[in-house]
Amino acid sequence: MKKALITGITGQDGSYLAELLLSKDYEVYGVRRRTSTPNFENVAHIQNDIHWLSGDMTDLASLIEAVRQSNPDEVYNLAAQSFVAASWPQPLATGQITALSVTNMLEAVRIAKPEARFYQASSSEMFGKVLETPQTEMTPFYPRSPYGVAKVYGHWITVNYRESFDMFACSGILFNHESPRRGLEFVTRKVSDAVARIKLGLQQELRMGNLDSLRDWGFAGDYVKAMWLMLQQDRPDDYVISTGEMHSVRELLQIAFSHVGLNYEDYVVIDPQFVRPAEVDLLLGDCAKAKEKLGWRLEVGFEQLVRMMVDADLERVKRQAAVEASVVV
Ligand code: NDP
Ligand code: GDR
Repeated sequence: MKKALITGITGQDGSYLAELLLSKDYEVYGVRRRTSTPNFENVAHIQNDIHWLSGDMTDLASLIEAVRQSNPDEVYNLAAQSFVAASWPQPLATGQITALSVTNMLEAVRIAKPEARFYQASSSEMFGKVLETPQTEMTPFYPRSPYGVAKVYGHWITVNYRESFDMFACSGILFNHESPRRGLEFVTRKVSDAVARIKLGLQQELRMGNLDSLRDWGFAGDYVKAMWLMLQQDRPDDYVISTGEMHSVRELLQIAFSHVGLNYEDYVVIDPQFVRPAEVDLLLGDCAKAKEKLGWRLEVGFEQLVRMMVDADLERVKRQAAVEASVVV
């Protein structure tokens, strides 16, 4: 039985990856940090199948202990301050958690289990300002946010540990991927949640930022398969994972609202507080290398993804409203 250690297991990707590894009969260990109110929403259904370890990405000793206790064959480093907009008001915390903590995790592996295979969650935000499209593993980086800068550090330190210490360390340059488990502040989930609330009469408007930005959006369930595939190869390497299709935030709004028979223009208000100090205008990935070398394929397309998220939020908001109504009665 193989053993895997996942950081960021309570997040969107961590929960899908844990499901995938459990379905492949892995023993799954998850690092979680102490919070005043535990948040297990994404992993509630598999909570008892996971071996829980306590640790914080900024605390090397706790990560060494997590590697010692789990003795993993594979380590998936997914934990991060992952919300780009929060990285301007919190640049130092973002640097500590999203950049330097990658070195913490690499050190923990180097010290406690150097032969373990290591996956780093790199990001298309590293490309930032458009230097070429579509973007490949060879496209230069020009990050546009403290988050993007931190991810560039995490990417290069992973490459450096591979080259310096001969570690099996891979970096997946993943473009945006979404699901009903996406955090509520990210644009796709913010929209699907608002559409559900507006349809059910619980919200009147939706305040948004830049509707013209273009993203390459895929389904998180497809993307975690690529993470696993990277660690099953003969040699460690870096791969772009994307759909190769680009859509605007405006298109996202059109599809989501029209799915419930509404017109987004009747509800959306532009609010400068959601416009970023520096924007990544467009992201479009070319994942030819992953298709050829990993045999990776995506299954869920953009419109299907948006409809899946709106349907899931309609169900969830209805359930919540019913619970609240029964409490009032
Ligand atoms: P989420 O924001 O959903 O999850 C982040 C996870 O990191 C949570 O489990 C969170 O725990 C954990 N975490 C944050 N800070 C710490 C800390 N100090 N110590 C321990 N754990 C911590 O992110 P996603 O699942 O969407 O993304 C996973 C990774 O992939 C991230 O590194 C992200 O930057 C990267 N990425 C994501 C993409 C996407 O489109 N989703 C695209 C490219 C890269 P808690 O629950 O306690 O907050
Ligand atoms: P992103 O995702 O910054 O690409 O990072 P997000 O969904 O936050 O933004 C996507 C685009 O939508 C525009 N936008 C808005 N975004 C939010 N959140 N809220 C709004 O109201 C709004 N209005 C317009 C943004 O300006 C942006 O252009 C995600 C994260 O998961 C990162 O961790 C990951 O590395 C990258 O994807 C790839």
